[in-house]
Amino acid sequence: MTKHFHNFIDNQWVEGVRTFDNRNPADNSVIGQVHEAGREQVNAAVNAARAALNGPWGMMTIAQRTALLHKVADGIEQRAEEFVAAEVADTGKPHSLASHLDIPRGAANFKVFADLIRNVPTESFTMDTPDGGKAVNYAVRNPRGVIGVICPWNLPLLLMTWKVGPALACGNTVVVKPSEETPATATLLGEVMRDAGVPAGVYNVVHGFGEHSAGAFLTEHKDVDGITFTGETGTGEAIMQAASKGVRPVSLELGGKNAGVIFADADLDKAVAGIARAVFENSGQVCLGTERVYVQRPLFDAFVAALKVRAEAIKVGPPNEPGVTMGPLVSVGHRQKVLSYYQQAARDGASVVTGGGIPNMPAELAEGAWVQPTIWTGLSEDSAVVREEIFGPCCHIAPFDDEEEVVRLVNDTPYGLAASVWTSNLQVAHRMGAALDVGICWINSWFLRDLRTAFGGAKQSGIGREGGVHSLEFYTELRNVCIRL
Ligand code: NAD
Ligand code: 6OD
Repeated sequence: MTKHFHNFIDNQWVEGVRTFDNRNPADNSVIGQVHEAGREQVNAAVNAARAALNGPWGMMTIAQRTALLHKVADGIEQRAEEFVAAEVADTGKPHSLASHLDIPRGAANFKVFADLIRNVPTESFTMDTPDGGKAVNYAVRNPRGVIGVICPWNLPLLLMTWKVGPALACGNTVVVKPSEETPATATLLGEVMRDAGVPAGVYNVVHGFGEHSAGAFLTEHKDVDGITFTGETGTGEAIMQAASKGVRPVSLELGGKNAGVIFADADLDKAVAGIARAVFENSGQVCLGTERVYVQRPLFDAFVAALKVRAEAIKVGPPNEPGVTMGPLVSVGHRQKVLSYYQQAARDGASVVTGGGIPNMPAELAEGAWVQPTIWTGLSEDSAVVREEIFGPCCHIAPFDDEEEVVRLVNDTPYGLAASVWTSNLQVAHRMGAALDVGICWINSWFLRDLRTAFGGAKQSGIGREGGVHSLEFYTELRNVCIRL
């Protein structure tokens, strides 16, 4: 039976103006039909979200609201296997990855922000007035209102709840537009929300594409009070433009061309293991992933050889096969983009250390979005392969001689999301932390997450920070009340 992914509006399943195919990237088979929302459905979702602000949701105490969010987290955990199966079918990622990363983080994102909002203080200042009296100022945090949430496909539930968790904890209502590639877990979350008792209209999902579709209809909607977006930098520009109508705030988590830096004093085994994760995890489809690796010259040959061994040990295969550590890319369309960079690397004269093409897969998987884990050396820094975000399981490795040089190389990009630095010298570590123009700098680690910390990108990698109290900057409107005593 064909699976249908409906829009979820005001706690009801709603058909779209048409349907489009949802495909399994492992074999490109059609696994469901997605109901594309037109303007009418998007309007209905925004209206429901607006009405819910003034209904039971808006009347709840913080204790009631946060208890409900804990129930949502429990609901995800109770149905974890269904969420894992849905994420795996949409993305092709290994079952082990979805069950250890995506789905547990989906639940944690609700708990962390529910607990945070119960405990966060607001400021208060007492001041002297010109007439010798006193006044007291205190801040009040109000929900911003209806939040439009636009999501990518690489970590669908994790990245969506990273926004929906704090948005709801702060008392907002949301209309979510998941990626057209990965509609399943956002839809399933509708069931969990409803079963947990979240009032109608608080969590809405509209499916579809970007331009001339649900994404644009949502971001252009004048009754959406703020837009939070994760995705490509170019899409972020379009969304910012849409948000300028009505002067609505945006929170943007965008692309990157992240560097890994390995100093000669680093622990080689740990650095290789860490960079292998940073390059190949989730088939390289992690915004924080490393696509440029700089290795200090004395360690260069040993590092390249060791990373090659790691890459060649990756077991590429279907998500549910035991031992598989890398699945396909998210779609055949995305594979075309990644392979175009593999071809560009060849044209630009790269030495292919390993990979560079399509793996041999059994006949039943031959139509899937497979690519080989790939490592290059020998490219110049102005090659598109070294400058542009590929979002695939690949990296270029170049040697460097000293700290000053590597800081210049790392920072020579319009992006500024993350870096992963490997050294045993604490002074070097602190200097790199200060010198690299990125939002997140990991030292001797990668993607080690404390959800209380600021997360976001510098330069064209984004605007704003999410995580911990930083999320409140976007999801609440701070008001100052000044009382003459
Ligand atoms: P994308 O920008 O193509 O699409 C993201 C979402 O935006 C999708 O839901 C899409 O339908 C929607 N969209 C597209 N055009 C739109 C428009 N004009 N108006 C409204 N919505 C529109 O990104 P993607 O391919 O899904 O994801 C990969 C990209 O996301 C990479 O660049 C990656 O670096 C980035 N990313 C960044 C972070 C971060 O935290 N900085 C996290 C994950 C992914
Ligand atoms: O861990 C997170 O909170 C987060 N936003 C991760 C983003 C990964 C990008 O692909």
